[in-house]
Amino acid sequence: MHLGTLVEEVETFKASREEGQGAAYTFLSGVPIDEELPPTPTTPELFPDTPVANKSLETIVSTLGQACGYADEQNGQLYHNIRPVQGEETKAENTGSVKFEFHTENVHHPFRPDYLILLGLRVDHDRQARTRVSEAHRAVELLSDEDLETLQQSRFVSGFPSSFTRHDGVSRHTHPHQVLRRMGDRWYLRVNSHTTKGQDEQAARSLSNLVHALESVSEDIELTPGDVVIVDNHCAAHGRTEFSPRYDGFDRWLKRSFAIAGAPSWARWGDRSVFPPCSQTLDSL
Ligand SMILES: O=C(O)CCC(=O)C(=O)O
Ligand SMILES: [Fe+2]
Repeated sequence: MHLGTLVEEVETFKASREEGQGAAYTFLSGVPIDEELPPTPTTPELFPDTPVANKSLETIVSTLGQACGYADEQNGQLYHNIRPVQGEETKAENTGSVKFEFHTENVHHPFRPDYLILLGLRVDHDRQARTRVSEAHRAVELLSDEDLETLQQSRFVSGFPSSFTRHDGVSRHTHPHQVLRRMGDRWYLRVNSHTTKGQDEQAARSLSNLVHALESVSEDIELTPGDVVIVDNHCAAHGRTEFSPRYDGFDRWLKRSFAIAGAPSWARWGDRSVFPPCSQTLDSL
């Protein structure tokens, strides 16, 4: 696919999201990536050069808005390597390989990315791994009125993802928040199945019903080299099935970035934004 065609496809998706119409994610294939791929990085310090893939991601991100990163996560890097890390198998993070439950990216953060972009570079050895995407507007159809009402009340607290607390290991939580919010025709979702908890019995029950609903409307996608999924991070949750890494340089490898349609100017640096560490500033943002 030419970068010009890529821009057109992404513009179409963005326009439909801004109108609140259509699917909350899109799948593209044939996106340019490097012909000669370096080995899948086996340690977090390794950051192999993939100029063609980076250019494709940059094109997608700049069409959607601008790149955003987080000082707490991967040092504010804007392009992330998503690959299994030895010793982190059971982490509910992108370095793990056990099932990664449905989540909003950066559920705890006031400036969650508007879009999450995943670009496939290499599949897992056994081709078991699937990226999972569940749209809020489909999940809510499966819920009772009582659940919908409960989920729209601030009766839920989310733990910060462990990728944000690596520096000091201290667990942190949000203030109570809604898990669903209806605005016009749109359903907004803010949930992390690993860390969001209902604060009372009914809230816990409604949350569990939502997680089951997300499970039953999930689309499971294999990201082969040059495949891309773009997820509207407010209107769909995503996750990943389990798989078996070998740490031999040929494991599953995705490139990831986040796009924000428009960042506040205090966080903006040209065409990119890196939000400051949460531990210092979250309550004052
Ligand atoms: O590995 C995947 O397919 C998705 C992992 C994930 O949730 C992420 O990178 O944000
Ligand atoms: Fe994620």
